[in-house]
Amino acid sequence: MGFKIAIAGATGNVGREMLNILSERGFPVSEVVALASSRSVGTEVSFGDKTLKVKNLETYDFSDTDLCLMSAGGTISKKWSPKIGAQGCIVIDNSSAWRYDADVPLIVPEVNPDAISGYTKRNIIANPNCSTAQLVVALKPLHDHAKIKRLVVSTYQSVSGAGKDGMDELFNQTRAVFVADPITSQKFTKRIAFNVIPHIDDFMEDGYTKEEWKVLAETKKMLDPKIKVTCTAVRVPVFIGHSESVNIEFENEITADEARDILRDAPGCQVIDKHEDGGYITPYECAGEDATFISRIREDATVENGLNMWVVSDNLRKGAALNTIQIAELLVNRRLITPRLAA
Ligand code: 11C
Repeated sequence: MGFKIAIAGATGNVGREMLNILSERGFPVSEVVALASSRSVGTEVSFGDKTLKVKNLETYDFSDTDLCLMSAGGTISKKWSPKIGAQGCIVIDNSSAWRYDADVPLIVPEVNPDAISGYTKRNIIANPNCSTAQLVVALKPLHDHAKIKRLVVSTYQSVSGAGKDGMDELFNQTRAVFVADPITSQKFTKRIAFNVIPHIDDFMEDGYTKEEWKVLAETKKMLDPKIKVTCTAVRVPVFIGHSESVNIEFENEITADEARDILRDAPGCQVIDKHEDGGYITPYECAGEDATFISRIREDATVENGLNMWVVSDNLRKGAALNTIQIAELLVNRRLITPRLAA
């Protein structure tokens, strides 16, 4: 017996990836329902070798649905997730709407799986921001070994983090450069083709952006509230794959060799770290992969117990859809959910 699953936001980048990953990993489903706003009703999306017709999220009855994987943005999630949860359907939400709510667990299964039991308060579980998900997968095993004191994170984030419109804008601007057409920017605040933009999400009062604040708040919530975190988030002209330069200061001694060995054995991590041309990962190579890749691990001699490393992952997979499905698998493996239709 499988689970009845709804994907809300099924026509977006992440919604489509959720459908792919559910099918690829053979998640036990009895039925999969694709949902979106009324504008997309009737659109067709693929689930394995099946084609699903998108239904209207606003009129869908969740009373016999077990799980709703929500990737429809924060405003829609704020409005609908509590209503869906109240119908007994567990929501795993990919937006920032619930991540910082004390009654909603924020989960990366490799990092804080035990926190999942807190979902019963609202029937909502939050999925972290893509840049935090890959970061904490790489940090958790090092924190367990040598206790992290402070982090300086600089991100190089692909345009797919800004959705299909972001990808279209990079494509269209790149083409326009080659054919000498005028360049227009709608999604990003400046031209993204052959450029980088040190601004993701809204500015906050202290001069940081919301994206930078999310890395800080989510790392503290999932890993350890005592860790000091500072971040600069930058958009780069890459379609898929977020990269991060991470400077770490530890409480206890740890060498680059030790860190490499620890990360080689850590769940969700893959170390590619040869000191030679091309002996490291780039975002182009991580697209379509599940792992968080770690390269360029080296000691930072400017502080006591410091390391630098380069962390890359597919932002649509580990940063969003894959982590969501792994949370669903965690619910099933811990027997926190049983199919309602079987009851
Ligand atoms: C980006 N990280 O690359 C963002 C996308 O809070 O879930 C995901 C935003 C979020 O633009």
